[in-house]
Amino acid sequence: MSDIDPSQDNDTGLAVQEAKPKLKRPPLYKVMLLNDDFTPMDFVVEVLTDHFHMTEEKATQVMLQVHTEGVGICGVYTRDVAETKMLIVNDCSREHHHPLMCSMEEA
Ligand code: TYC
Repeated sequence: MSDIDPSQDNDTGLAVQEAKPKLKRPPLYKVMLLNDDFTPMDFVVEVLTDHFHMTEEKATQVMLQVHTEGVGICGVYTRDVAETKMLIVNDCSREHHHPLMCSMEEA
C-alpha cells in the first residue's frame, strides 16, 4: 500500500493545486425563420416538418407565430448543425422561388 497523496508535494508538505478540467459546453445557436409576404404558408409548414422534424400541428403553430410576430425559432443546435440546416433551408426556398429566409444567432 502506498501513502503517497498526489494532491500533496510529498517532500515539502506543500499542497499542489489540481488543474481544473478545461471542458466547456459548445455554444448553441437558434435557427430562425423570418416572415415575408409571399412564401405560401404550406411551404413553410413543409420546411418545418421536413427539416426540423416537427409534427404538422407544431409546424403550423410555429409558422403562424412567424406570420404574426415576424420571426420564430425552428430549433437550437451546435454551430455546424445550425449552419447546415440554415443553408439547406435557404437553398430549398431559392429552388422553389420563394423569398423565405432562414437565419441563425447564438442562443
Ligand atoms: N406571411 C406569409 C403569407 O402570408 C406566410 C409565412 C409564414 C411566410 C412564415 C414566411 O417564415 C414565414 N403567405
